[in-house]
Amino acid sequence: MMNELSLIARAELHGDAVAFRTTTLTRTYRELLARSASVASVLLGTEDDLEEARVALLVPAGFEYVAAQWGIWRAGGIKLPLCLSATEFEWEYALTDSGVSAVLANGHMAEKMAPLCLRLGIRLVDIDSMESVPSRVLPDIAPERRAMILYTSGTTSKPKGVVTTHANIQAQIESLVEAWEWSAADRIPLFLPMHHIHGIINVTSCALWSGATIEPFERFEMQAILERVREDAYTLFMAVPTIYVKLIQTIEVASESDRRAIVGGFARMRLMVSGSAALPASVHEQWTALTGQKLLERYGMTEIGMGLSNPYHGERRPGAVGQALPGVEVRLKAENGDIVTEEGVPGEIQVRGPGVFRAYWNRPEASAETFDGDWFRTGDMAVLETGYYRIMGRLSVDIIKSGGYKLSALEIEATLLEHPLIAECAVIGLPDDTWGEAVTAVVVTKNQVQIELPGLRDWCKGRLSVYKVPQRLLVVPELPRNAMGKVTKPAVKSLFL
Ligand code: MLC
Ligand code: AMP
Repeated sequence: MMNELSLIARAELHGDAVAFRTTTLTRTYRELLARSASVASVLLGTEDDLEEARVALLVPAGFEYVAAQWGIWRAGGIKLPLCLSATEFEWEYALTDSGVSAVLANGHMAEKMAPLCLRLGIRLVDIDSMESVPSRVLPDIAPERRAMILYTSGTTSKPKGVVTTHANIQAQIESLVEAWEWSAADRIPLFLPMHHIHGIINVTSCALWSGATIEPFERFEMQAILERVREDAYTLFMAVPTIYVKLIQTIEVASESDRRAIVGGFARMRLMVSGSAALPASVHEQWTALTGQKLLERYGMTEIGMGLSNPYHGERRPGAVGQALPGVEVRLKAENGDIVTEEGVPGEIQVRGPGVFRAYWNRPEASAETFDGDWFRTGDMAVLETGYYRIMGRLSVDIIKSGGYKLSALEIEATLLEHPLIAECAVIGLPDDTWGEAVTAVVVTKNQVQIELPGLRDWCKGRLSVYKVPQRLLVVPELPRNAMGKVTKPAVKSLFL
């Protein structure tokens, strides 16, 4: 077939290899193809091609998730994965902003989504009750067609949809498969959320491209995963820094024999990767001291896929993110607008290449602003030191990274301002040993009433995903402002010094 997606064509070659393994069953690539063809047929109904209709996905990580994802793609749709733990407000925003026409869900997620779909008049397909459908001709999908929308927070109060094409996704996968030498012999646990690229591209898509085997978990189920680590179930492991911190805490209090077994399992893996947030050099060094493994830290972003990586062969430097990955061009642009040509001079990381997204969904202005010619402006600052990039921080104080999730301080502020007792607020990220940054709210209350953190957290939980809910609260008589009367976040941060 002319325009069959490469991931699908490769899956045909992987045939009877095991794509997914759980404690109770295994699923082959052939089964994945058959199931995704059924999903595509059900979505298409009497149509020939979904013509880039948006289809949302609310399915836990695993076989059914990928079958649904591939089904959407094979039918010509754009896939929008939703956060399983998001609130109804957050789902509604994503569904309406992107103009979703159908939602694929299963289990209790289908039940949870039903009232919202009914209210918005969106078709809900419960894939648990979906029969297998006789095969039919599926449309040709050109690589330039749009494939996925991922909502990412940034310097706006509402998340923006990052749109990537099939060609972008393929470029992102091929770069990592080459750099980290993925093969069909690889086995990897999948415990990251499936609405972000770390789980979708780095783990799942690279594994399936390579004919490897994935062991899915609904979330980071530490004990179950460690059990399998001891059994040498995995060759590869990919996680955010918070997970390595939590693993160190657990291993340190384990009995001597448990500790030896777990550490042995990690030590024997061929590669362990950290990314999505800064890995403190101290955590990198602690992990090496415990397991003998040198973590490979890499840097990426929803808009670009992965950009920089320490080498698979060669020095993996604590505190650094290495060099540009295959197919990725990286430059630093200094504050004065000059392109940095020397080591030791900081600049904004800008990225170009076939993996870089085209535009935010329906936001031409934001899309135009984010490019400098054909270079994507990441908003992250870095410096080159003896051949390796080191991330120095972000240009915007309004972006928080907590547990590997990118959060918009402005989105959290907008929500807090709906609280009946809050008059003004400023949200910042404060350094935190486990989470990287802790969401911290500094508020001025109406009539100086006192509010407490537990009550505020409960109020927020119906409105914001759990990781956006403030972890710390400070009630102040007024917010620090500059001469122009504008709240200054550095001054807000200094309240905690
Ligand atoms: C959860 N909790 C938090 C929190 N998140 N507390 C502080 N800060 C946070 N960010 C609290 C909950 O309220 C709960 O409290 C308790 O921790 C347990 O919650 P949980 O959700 O069960 O936590 P856990 O499963 O341990 O989750 C931790 C985690 C998860 C690290 C596994 O956050 C995670 O999967 N992060 C990965 C995100 C990711 O994939 N990012 C990639 C984006 S793509 P209580 O009181 O109820 O017990 C990207 C590009 C790139 O960045 O480069 O990859
Ligand atoms: P997201 O928008 O969720 O894809 O998050 C991308 C952001 O995560 C980047 O812009 C960086 O700020 C941050 N990030 C990813 N990897 C690293 C890393 N290794 N070190 C520091 N920051 C990172």
